Amino acid sequence: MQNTIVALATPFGRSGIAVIRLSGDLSLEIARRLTRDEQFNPRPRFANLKKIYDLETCEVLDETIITYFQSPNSFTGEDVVEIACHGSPIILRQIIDFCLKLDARMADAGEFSLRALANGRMNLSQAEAVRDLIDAQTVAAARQSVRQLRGELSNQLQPLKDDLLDVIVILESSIEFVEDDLPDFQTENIKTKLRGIAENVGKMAATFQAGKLLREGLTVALVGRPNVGKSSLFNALLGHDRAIVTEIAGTTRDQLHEKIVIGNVPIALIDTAGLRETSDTVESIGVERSKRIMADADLVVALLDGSQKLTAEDDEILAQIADLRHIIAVNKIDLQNSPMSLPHSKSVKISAKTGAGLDELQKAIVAPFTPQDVETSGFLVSDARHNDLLLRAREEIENSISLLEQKFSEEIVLIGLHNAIRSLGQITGETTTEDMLTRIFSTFCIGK
Ligand SMILES: Nc1nc2c(ncn2[C@@H]2O[C@H](COP(=O)(O)OP(=O)(O)OP(=O)(O)O)[C@@H](O)[C@H]2O)c(=O)[nH]1
Ligand SMILES: [Mg+2]
Repeated sequence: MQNTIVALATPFGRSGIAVIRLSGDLSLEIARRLTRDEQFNPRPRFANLKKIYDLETCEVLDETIITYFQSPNSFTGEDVVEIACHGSPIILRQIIDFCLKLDARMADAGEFSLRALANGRMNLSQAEAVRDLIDAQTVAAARQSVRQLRGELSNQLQPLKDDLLDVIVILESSIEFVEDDLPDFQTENIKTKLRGIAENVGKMAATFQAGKLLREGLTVALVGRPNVGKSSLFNALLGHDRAIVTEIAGTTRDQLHEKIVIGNVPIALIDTAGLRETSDTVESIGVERSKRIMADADLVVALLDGSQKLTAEDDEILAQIADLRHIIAVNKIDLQNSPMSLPHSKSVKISAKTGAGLDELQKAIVAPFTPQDVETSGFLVSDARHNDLLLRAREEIENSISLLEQKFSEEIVLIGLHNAIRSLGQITGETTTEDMLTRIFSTFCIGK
């Protein structure tokens, strides 16, 4: 018998309602003990208003709504009880403690989903979709997770796996039953089929760049010498006054991080301390940090002050970012006396003050990361694990094609095809090892 597990399914903290979830054979018995109602025989999937009592003092702890999901018709496939109580951290802790006393144990990270997987309620890629849906930072990313949850990834993979299996069966049976080599026309057929599969697997993997972008987004650092308007731009992109802006050079000392969304892409935007030689201890630490952030960012937006001539400091910054992925933004174009001749053709002219050019800048920020050839309204592979396995499968298939061309025996060709189908199977979890599952589910949070 599996242990009965318990966890808070909603975030810890004060809230109107919080849900504690139990899963396992003891769930209903624990609910009976908590409610001091041995006759409690709830109709599955119906709400029951029940008082929960302190196990020791018999005082009423809370008035709750209890819902029972009878195995196998539950999220995990086991008996599940959900207790919706008031979101008081004190009460929540007490109820969970009582569940533990009644022989439930705390759920591990992702354990509810793992049980759902073990009981065939969903496949691995669907369980991962639950995690990604909860973690989604944008509407577009959430939509993609829901598509995966509804089985789109598995549905796209199934015909490819079926085709691959067909080829494997032909080759296997030719080893068993055909005395001589396969006739040429059949080898040609097999090659064509394999090429088609490899191409489709490759097409799925090609959506990963866009999928990863939607899911993980980009880190974008605003850099430049003091007073060019980094914090002003930071605030303008954010839409509110987050950073302090003054006419004093060296205003920003520490980095500020905020999240924004540009064209469905979640962006971690960082305002940095202006880069310059300085004897001020605090400022110089800030400058050092700015340099580190620049190196780590996916994209650096280097700001210049368009109302002034380029300075030696600007030149130095431009040299520093030359090898990094960057955009140059010339700020303060609202000022009449704009003497700056643009240093580079690929700069964007903006005014953080009036908002001029900000649309263009936003487009320029995401453009280098958005692949042109991917139809983003389709299903996107967004998990590095899936992408890895797709690429591995394609490579194995391509290898097998080349072995076929070199007229290697069926046994040799088959090795790669078996590897390929195993890789595709690992995406949905059909061919997954125990420690792989442990690794994947450790990325879930408790209560999922
Ligand atoms: N006219 C005009 N003034 C601007 C513009 N952007 C920023 N400023 C002004 O430039 C000055 C410096 O702006 P900040 O945003 O603090 O500059 P910063 O790059 O963050 O400066 P440090 O934090 O010191 O590195 C302030 O007085 C802003 O009002 C702009 O587009 N047009
Ligand atoms: Mg600043």
